[in-house]
Amino acid sequence: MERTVAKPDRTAHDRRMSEPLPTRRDPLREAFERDGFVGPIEVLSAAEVVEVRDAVAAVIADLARLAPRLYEVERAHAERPDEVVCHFLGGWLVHDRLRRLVFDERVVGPAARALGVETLWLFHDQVFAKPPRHPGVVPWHQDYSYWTRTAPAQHVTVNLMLDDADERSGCLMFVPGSHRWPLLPKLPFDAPLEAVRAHLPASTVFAPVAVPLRAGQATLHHSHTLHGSGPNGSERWRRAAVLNFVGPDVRVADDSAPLLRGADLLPVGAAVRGRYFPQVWPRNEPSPGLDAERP
Ligand SMILES: O=C(O)CCC(=O)C(=O)O
Repeated sequence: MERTVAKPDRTAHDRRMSEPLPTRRDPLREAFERDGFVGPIEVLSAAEVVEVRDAVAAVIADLARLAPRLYEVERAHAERPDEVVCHFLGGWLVHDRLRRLVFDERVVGPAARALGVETLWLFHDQVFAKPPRHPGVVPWHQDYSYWTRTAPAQHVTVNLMLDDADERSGCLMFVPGSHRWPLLPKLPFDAPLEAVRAHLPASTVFAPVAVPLRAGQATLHHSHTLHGSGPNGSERWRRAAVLNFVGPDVRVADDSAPLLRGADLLPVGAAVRGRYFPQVWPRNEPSPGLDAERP
């Protein structure tokens, strides 16, 4: 008797093969894409917090002397330190502990995951420091409003708290979903907290959430996410080390001056890379210091 051989169901097989492979879900990336920010994530141990806090305190104590070697010290703070938050860029250039922080895989790993990229480069670092009982605020803003000399907006920010921060001490606040809003105007650093609200499109809903953190924890946010922080009404410091990274597609969009004061001038169209913009992911060793070469 002739045996019948079951024919494979080629149609179903072909259909299965043409479907995209199931991708592994990453809750961190999903939260980042949905809300425009994610956290808290655990980054530093208590002992490491003390090290980084000491490094920040040392730079602040010597800020006037170090200022020419940093990228920037907020001028309004230098002029009115009792009113305006202490804010500077480029601490990694002048302090080894801050340099090691920008390469720390507990910082850059989640940053790369949030952005959904395989490779990541340092853009710059920052410090925001509010002494006890200080009236200074960080007005609501979108980071990319300061970064339009680079494009596209494939940037991510890690805000690492160095002190316990709650609403009383001026923890960070975010507007969920605002990473899908258009770019809002860039306002001065010493503007009132709410200044940007006069510029919100009618369709937007301003419904912020505060994100209290313990020292050593961090949040990550998208470069269009509206965020800000209020005054420090507490008896303790409220300091944050902030790390800003760029993905592989980011290019220079304006070469009228270096992207950061004293950094190498990169031509329009160049990738944001080089000794001032080192690769940090996949994990990389801290690059040698550039401090000696700065004026
Ligand atoms: O720490 C703050 O209050 C502001 C920080 C900030 O603007 C940022 O992380 O991008």
